Amino acid sequence: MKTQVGIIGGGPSGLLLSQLLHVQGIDTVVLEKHSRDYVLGRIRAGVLEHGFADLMREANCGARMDAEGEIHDGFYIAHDGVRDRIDLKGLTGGNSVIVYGQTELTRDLYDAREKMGGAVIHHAQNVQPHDITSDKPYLTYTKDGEAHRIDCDYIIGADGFHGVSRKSIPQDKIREFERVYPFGWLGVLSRTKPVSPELIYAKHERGFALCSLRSQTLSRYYIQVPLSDSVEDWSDDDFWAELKRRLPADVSSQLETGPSIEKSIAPLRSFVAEPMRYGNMFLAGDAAHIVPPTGARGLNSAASDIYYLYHAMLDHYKNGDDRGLEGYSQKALARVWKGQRFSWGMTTLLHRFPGNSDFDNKLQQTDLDYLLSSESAMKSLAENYVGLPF
Ligand code: RFL
Ligand code: PHB
Repeated sequence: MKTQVGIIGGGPSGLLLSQLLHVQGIDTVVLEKHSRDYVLGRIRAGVLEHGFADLMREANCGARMDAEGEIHDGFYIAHDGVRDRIDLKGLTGGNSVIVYGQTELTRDLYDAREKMGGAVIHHAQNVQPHDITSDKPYLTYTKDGEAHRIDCDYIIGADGFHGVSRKSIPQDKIREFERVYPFGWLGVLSRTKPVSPELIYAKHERGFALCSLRSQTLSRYYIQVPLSDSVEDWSDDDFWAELKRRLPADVSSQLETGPSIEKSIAPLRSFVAEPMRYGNMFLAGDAAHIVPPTGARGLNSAASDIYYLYHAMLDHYKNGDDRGLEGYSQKALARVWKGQRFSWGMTTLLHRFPGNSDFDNKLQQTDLDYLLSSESAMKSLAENYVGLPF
């Protein structure tokens, strides 16, 4: 088989790029290791920047997001038994975010790919990029015991943090920067009315908590837990009781509880691999960088990679101009690091760090006091949360 752009990974990054390029008449093949249902079963992001939403619209995939997604003009920070609102719209001169689940967005992308007859190959095993530094790179994989080969102009590594593409780059050609946090997030999805119409990020001495949602009948809650905990350690009742302890009384008294329909623990990590290009293979999304979810940046950072790659590919195929491809890594990384800085900052501000001294805790408290008392500081927070320009 032959294609122009061979994409490893059928998560949001790979599917979005494939869809955008196909709309412009550029041929792609997506190789995904798992089934569609498996990919859709992963409950992840919930908050989208407008830049991301614009890309979905450009890919002809924005209709359901625009109809069912919720525009959020602000969120709350809860601390010391009270709540302070971050007025995103007021602080950014009119910007906001969209609450629309990654599951729904990925479903829309799969449906659009199917409608256009796009090639998305599921259950692709042992995917391997070859001759990456030549001008004739190719991919091999097996499916149902049969070996396949795809010749391409370019390879896109959009196969997430554990994928094969980053690992195919020789170690002396890539540098990795990493911070692992000493805790994770236990997340619960429940068919209950959300406790608040806007998200609540809660700092508490027992640990961080987050009240989020997918719709007015579907809630998503998280609590910070030690890395040694496993999902089996947490019954639904234990989860709700602990969440209530970490929220202000006027919030916890309103919390509607119910059976969990999904429960999982995600470790928190900051990670960047540089550069994001090796030969004719380009990394995008979680394959190249991971953030702790506190600032809701992960999927949004993936979207900016896709934006830069999409435009670079258009310039290459339509105008014979390779400057976008040459500059991709540098341009993408500049924005990626700003997302890293923000996510690290939000995580540091709101979590309980086991090794912290009393002095560290006082400074953390003072950081929050300062933030909530300074319009300039809140403006900076809001500007980053709604997403820096691409
Ligand atoms: P994905 O989603 O991991 O998709 C990669 C795909 O590649 C496949 N794959 C392979 N395919 C073929 N061959 C191989 N060898 C392969 N290896 C892997 C995988 O099966 C998978 O389908 O990466 P992508 O597309 O770059 O998307 C990134 C996002 O998923 C991620 O950044 C966000 O979910 C992060 N995130 C959030 N981001 C936000 O912007 N806003 C949020 O509110 C937000 N909340 C979150 C989050 C992530 C979380 N977790 C669980 C880490 C909340 C949580 C709890
Ligand atoms: C979510 O709804 O899953 C979510 C929202 C905001 C975050 C992280 C996760 O910062």
